Amino acid sequence: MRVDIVTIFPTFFDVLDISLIGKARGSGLLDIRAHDLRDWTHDRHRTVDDTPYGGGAGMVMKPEPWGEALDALLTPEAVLIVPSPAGEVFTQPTARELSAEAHLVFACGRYEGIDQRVIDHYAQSHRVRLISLGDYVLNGGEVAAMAMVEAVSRLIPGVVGNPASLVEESHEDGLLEYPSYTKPAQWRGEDVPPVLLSGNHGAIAQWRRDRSLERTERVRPDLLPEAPGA
Ligand code: 6GU
Repeated sequence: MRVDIVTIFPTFFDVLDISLIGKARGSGLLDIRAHDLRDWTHDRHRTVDDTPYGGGAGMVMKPEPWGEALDALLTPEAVLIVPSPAGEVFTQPTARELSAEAHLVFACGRYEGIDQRVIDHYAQSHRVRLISLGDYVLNGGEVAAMAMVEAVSRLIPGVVGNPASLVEESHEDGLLEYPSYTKPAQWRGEDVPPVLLSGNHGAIAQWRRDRSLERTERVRPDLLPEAPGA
């Protein structure tokens, strides 16, 4: 998969050199590049923002640098992702959909966002998705893009070493994950639940399913099918 990220803080994405994502980049499974939006400005101050039409606080990102950057980077098959608190909420199904794509381009806005005409313009030629991480406010799209790149990359075959570890995680079956334990069997007076030492695989699977359901009911009842609005 090819991933291009346009941002005024390209060094933010240097951390993608490490861990599983770094390895996947080294092996050619992932081609991730961060680009400086200011490389597509032409004035001495490399200006990317201006005051909003209609007034109000904050600054809006100017359309011209975005137009030049996206013209240079978007391929016909690319999906343009605009991290935005005004977007659809990112979930595991979103990550799975995006993991099947050949090319993702992230447009990371700062300030009060990007001039709406940029989004409208590329929606005429490309698949464009405004995506939010959740109901809280970040300073810009960079942290959100990083989270999405990680969630998507790990679903690409070969990025995570053991594919079985992907299926037993929180959200993959729509529920929160059951609690996990390792050695020692007793620690600071606390025992590992005995069923996990029983060798009875049916009983272990049932126990895990019960803990997943119980945890989801307690912490995230909205995820259950009988939830209001679900
Ligand atoms: Cl994608 N961007 C910003 N600026 N804030 C957010 C967000 C995105 N998702 C949640 N909060």
